[in-house]
Amino acid sequence: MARKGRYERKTKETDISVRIDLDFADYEISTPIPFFTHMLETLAKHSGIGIKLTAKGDVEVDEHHTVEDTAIAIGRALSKALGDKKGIERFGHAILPMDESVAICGVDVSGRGVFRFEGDVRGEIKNFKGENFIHFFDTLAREAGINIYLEIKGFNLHHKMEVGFKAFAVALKDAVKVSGEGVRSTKGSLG
Ligand SMILES: [Mn+2]
Repeated sequence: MARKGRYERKTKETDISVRIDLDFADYEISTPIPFFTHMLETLAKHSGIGIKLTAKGDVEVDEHHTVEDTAIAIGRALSKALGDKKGIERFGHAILPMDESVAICGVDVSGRGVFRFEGDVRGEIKNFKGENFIHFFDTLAREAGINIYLEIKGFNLHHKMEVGFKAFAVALKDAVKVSGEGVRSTKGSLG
């Protein structure tokens, strides 16, 4: 069965459309926030997950709505693509360096969605704020039903955010991989 999911969300603040394909790595991403686009391309590239995304939003008010609604849309499309989660590896982790920065990430595709963050991403790159970096992962975790632990150390804010996305991507790649037949839980279900 195809592991695909799509989600469309249109409000007075944003207009988001996303298609996820867990088994066909191909991406095309458009958002009005260039650094956010760069981060989502990084996520697609290093997770091997196909992401087709078009996001429009009222960034003249604040980038917050667009980042939040994009995370909701990706999270819900990802959850649909994962389906009953039969046969997936479930857990994934990564420790990745990028120049002077390092990120540690662990994910559990449990059906729950807790995000725990350790690090300092205060500041902003162009109009992408560190607080929206945290808000993206928090929203994505909840909507996708994936527990995400992310720890980042470093100095350069661009490196810190980028290596955070890379570590999450590499951890997620392993976690969504099909490696067996049953559901990997003593409960017999993930969700
Ligand atoms: Mn970069």
